[in-house]
Order: sequence, then C-alpha cells, then structure tokens
Amino acid sequence: MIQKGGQPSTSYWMGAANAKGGKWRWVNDSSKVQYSNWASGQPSGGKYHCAQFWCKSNYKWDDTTCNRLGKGYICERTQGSN
Ligand SMILES: [Ca+2]
Repeated sequence: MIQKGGQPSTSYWMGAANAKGGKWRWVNDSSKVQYSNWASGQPSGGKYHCAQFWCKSNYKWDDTTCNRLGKGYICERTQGSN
C-alpha cells in the first residue's frame, strides 16, 4: 500500500519518537510502542529520535533525525470512519 501510494524513494514517519533517548512512544497519546519491525542494525540511536518506514529497507523501521521527516507521514483513523 505504501509503495503504491508514494514514490519508491519516499520514507514515511510513523508517528513514533523517543524523546531524549527514552522509550519509543506514539506521539498522539504517548503510549509505549509495543510492536517493532526495525531494520537490521536499527535503531542506531544517538541523535536519531523519530522512527520512519524506511524505503531503503523495504519499509522496515529506522530511527532518523526528526527534521528529516518532511517527505511523508502516515495517518491513523478509526476503522469504518470516512
Ligand atoms: Ca537509524
């Protein structure tokens, strides 16, 4: 779905971040990220605090700098809503 919806070279922020290197949390309600699908060697940590669906790793997860997230993002909606 992601590959059909965007350019193959586009990565997407998924709405998860780890402020100050703490636990990964969803930014909408600050709940902990329970499931993960990190790419090999990820998360690389350090200055990278936002998680993306990484196009270079077949959309497995990668942590990256939050200011590089202008390419795309994912929205959540309740099933059955318009
Ligand atoms: Ca990374």
